[in-house]
Amino acid sequence: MTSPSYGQYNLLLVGRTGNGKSSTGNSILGERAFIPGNGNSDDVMEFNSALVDGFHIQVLDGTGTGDTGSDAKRDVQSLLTHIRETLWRYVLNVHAIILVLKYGVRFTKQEKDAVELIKSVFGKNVLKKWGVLVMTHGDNFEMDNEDENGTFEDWLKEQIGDIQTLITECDNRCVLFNNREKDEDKKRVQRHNLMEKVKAIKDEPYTERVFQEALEGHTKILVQSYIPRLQSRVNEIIDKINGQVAIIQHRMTSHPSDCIDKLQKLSRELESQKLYLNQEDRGTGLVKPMLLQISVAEMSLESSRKRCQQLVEEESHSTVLPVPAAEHNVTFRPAEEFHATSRPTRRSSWRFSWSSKECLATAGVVVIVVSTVTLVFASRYANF
Ligand SMILES: Nc1nc2c(ncn2[C@@H]2O[C@H](COP(=O)(O)OP(=O)(O)OP(=O)(O)O)[C@@H](O)[C@H]2O)c(=O)[nH]1
Ligand SMILES: [Mg+2]
Repeated sequence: MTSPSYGQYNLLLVGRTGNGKSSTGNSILGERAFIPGNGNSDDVMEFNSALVDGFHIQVLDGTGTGDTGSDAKRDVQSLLTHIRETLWRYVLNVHAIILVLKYGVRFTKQEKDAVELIKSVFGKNVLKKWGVLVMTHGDNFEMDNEDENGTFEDWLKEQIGDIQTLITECDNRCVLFNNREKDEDKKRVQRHNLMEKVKAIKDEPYTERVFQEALEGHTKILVQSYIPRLQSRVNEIIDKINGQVAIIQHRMTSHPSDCIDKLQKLSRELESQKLYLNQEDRGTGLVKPMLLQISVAEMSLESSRKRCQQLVEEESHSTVLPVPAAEHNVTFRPAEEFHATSRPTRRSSWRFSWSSKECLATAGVVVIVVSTVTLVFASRYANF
């Protein structure tokens, strides 16, 4: 007799490394599909499916989140890459996100950080809408409550603080799992309890679209986390450039051509910084103030370059010194009219020229002198 089919369920297991994700995956599928204690946290997301109690169940054994908060950024990066590359390539939708916690272990800051990380990767409402808590090490619970006959539901009600907030966030979808259970009936009961909670989820399955929406918000968080590093790098570069511009301005009048080369080199450095910042921005617009700082530095470089250019031009014009113009009746022809290449001497550069009035006056004087001399000689000869 074949089991009746109650539909297909894709379940994604998430949680801190070592909390029992792989073991829970095996308990759900009723077979040893994943290898527990294998620590697949680095870069493997495994998929296994089985027909269990009438359900087609596919379990995705997700990557574990790191142990320390300081690893959070690296974890986010690798998780995002991994999910994008594997999960959505094979799975179109996820019906429940199973957050695996360990019973009997205090809900520490690291545990809380891991939950926050999961929410920042999958979206802040992910547990509220699709989350189911699985508390592993149910065998420890049984031992703790052997005498008192307390139920897991009672235990849940007694919880306070962060763990209670988490249970409420998951809309009380929380089950206990003993992954070391040998009794088949008990195994079936815990699977049944889990599937009841999964079926209680009202929202449409979690898809890549929801993941992408979460990603947009998350990119901003990621970029924000390294903005201080980028800012100090930009400040360092701008300080260095300002220092070099001050030196260049000092040498500008004596070596303007050299200074142009140096300023152009600094401009290229700023240009490559702009490219780098735009790349790091990832479309968030968070690096804009730094780009503005660079633009101001670029403007200052450009104005220094223009000043140098001006000095170079002035220098090329002043290689031949002009000689002052002559006064009165002596006119001066510029030296370059005589010698385009060689420096003219003062002698060769001077020429005399008389005006017509001056010529007439001189001619008049000559006529008068000649007439006077003629008259003197004539009167002498007459007397003789
Ligand atoms: N006693 C007991 N041990 C358990 C239970 N669940 C898991 N374990 C043990 O806890 C250890 C870690 O379990 P895993 O299933 O490998 O944990 P994981 O979350 O997959 O770990 P990573 O893949 O490294 O992230 C293994 O030694 C399991 O045998 C449980 O319910 N009871
Ligand atoms: Mg594992």
